Amino acid sequence: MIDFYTWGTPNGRKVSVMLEESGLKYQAFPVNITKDEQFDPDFLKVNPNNKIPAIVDHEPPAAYGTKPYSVFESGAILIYLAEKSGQFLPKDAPARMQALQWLMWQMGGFGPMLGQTHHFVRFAKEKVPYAIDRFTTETQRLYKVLDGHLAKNEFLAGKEYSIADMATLPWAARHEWHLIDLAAYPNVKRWYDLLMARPGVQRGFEVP
Ligand SMILES: N[C@@H](CCC(=O)N[C@@H](CS)C(=O)NCC(=O)O)C(=O)O
Repeated sequence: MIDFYTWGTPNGRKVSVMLEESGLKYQAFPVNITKDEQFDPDFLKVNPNNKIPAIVDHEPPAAYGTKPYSVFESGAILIYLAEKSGQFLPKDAPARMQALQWLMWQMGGFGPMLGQTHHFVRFAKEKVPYAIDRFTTETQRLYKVLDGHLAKNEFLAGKEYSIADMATLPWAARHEWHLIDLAAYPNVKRWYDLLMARPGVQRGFEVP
């Protein structure tokens, strides 16, 4: 059994989608980040960086020892779960590396930058034109990169649906928040509609 600490945000949904798609046994524990529950000392033992998602695996693979094993950072959790389940990380070396490259692309850009856009467009009390322009422009650049890649590839890792898609999709699902019209990115739209129709994705989006 895996304890899954989460909240209904894109970074949480990456992992809930993977847990649903892979069929691994888990129990979700909501961490209400609007009430600062991520600073609870018990949660900090699992993730010292005070952010969701995080997991504790009570039956880790033998290489991790016999005690419950915890993992934080959504990208690392996805790799851990892919290796544990033997699913959604291609076995073929170039496709595996392609999946990891696009996972890192999401973790370093298509998430942090989109989050900044959400902050300056929706939440900041002071509207700062420089910041809004900087992050909406970067958001559009990232969508253009994604659209170009998906013009030549069915999924981010090529022919196989992988953890790179699961990491990127929940951020794309917030496209209205970062002022993106998917109609302007037809290859992203094709990929988005295909993935959002998957039952495992739909169940994952319902957690917690
Ligand atoms: N790089 C981290 C980012 C996680 C993250 O930003 N989580 C947000 C919610 S989406 C959070 O817990 N925020 C609470 C806080 O910053 O105190 C990951 O991918 O796991």
